[in-house]
Amino acid sequence: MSGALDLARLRRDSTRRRDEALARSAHDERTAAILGIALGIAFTVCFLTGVLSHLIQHPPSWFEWSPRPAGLYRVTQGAHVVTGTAAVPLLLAKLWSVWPRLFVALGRDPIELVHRATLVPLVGGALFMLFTGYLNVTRWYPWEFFFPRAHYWVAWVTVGALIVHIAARAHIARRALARATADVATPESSSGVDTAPRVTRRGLLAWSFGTSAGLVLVTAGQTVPILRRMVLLAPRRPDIGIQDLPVNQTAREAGVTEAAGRADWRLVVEVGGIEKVSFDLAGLRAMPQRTAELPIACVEGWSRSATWTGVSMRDVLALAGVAGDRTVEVRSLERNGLYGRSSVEPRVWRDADTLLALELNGEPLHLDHGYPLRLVAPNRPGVMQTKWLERLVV
Ligand SMILES: Nc1nc2c(c(=O)[nH]1)N[C@H]1C(S)=C(S)[C@@H](COP(=O)(O)O)O[C@H]1N2
Ligand SMILES: [Mo]
Repeated sequence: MSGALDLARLRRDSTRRRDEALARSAHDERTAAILGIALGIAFTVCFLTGVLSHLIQHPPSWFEWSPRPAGLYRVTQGAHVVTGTAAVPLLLAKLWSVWPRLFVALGRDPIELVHRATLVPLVGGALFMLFTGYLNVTRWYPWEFFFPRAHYWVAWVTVGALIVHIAARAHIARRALARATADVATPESSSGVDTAPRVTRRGLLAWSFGTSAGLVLVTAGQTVPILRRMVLLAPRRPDIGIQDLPVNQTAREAGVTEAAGRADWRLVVEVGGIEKVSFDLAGLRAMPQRTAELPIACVEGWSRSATWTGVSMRDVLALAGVAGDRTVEVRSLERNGLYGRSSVEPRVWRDADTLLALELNGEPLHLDHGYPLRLVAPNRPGVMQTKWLERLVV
């Protein structure tokens, strides 16, 4: 009997605390709406650029990605990583701000029921996306094969839940933004004992937008040259690396040191299962050389322009008699990795700047950059700029 009474009192107390929290500006609907809009913008840009990156890497038949302008992917993928980074403090602030709202009893309003149910995929998905994205940027892949698929599919779930969330809450946000409300903490509890300083709306927003902008400043330099000096958080500074370019995976890590250094290395062009022609290094160097300024734009957000010299891939394919409408797979000496192969569509290899590169920034390619031969094409994700080539398969 007395246990039941205690329970009732506990419930009354927690309800009172919840209502006091909700009356404070940092937890009110206006704060939730402002953070929600900022998050909505960040997630939308992040989602669209992410889907684009996925389409480029796994193109369905209807999708065509042009090799021009050469630096576009660098911008879209930079925006992907920057908006994802910016969203982290905004999401934390939003969750903290709306937390007391979870303890408001559920009524019978079907919209409210749907809204509550979609909070699970929304919050879970958003945390998962930002966390796995961050792990990928730091190149910590506890689950190498799992990451891209999970990151891609959970994105759709999260955005689906986000659309439902916006539909269910837009009217509340609009109302909260239209009404001018004071940014002051409401008088503290009537008991008068609670005198702890309170976070105001202005304080919370200043913290979240300030932290967000700060994070962007210290990471954007991995792709925006003038911010380069400010890169603190990005795991790789674009101006640090062999031959003035970062290395994502070294020859030793890829297990190709021996094979790439062999004197009898050849590039083989294979058409319909038949080895049509092969080239040694001297043969490739004797062909007309072309130089192009092209960026390596890694999916992890860093990018860096460099000067590449080599043979146009189309010249090599012409010597093998390959027709202009065939997709070509480039294969690396690296057999076991995820990035040992990539597809080069006709509109890409017909571009004269799609190079089988022999030199980087005026020097023979370093082993870690793909010696003896690597692919470098305009407007292409870094993961598809295959290093240590040994075979073109048509
Ligand atoms: N064979 C092979 N090619 C590869 C890779 C790899 O691991 N193996 N990494 C790719 C990735 S993820 C990037 S960003 C670029 C980096 O090129 P760099 O090391 O010359 O800067 O190479 C790409 N080519
Ligand atoms: Mo990459």
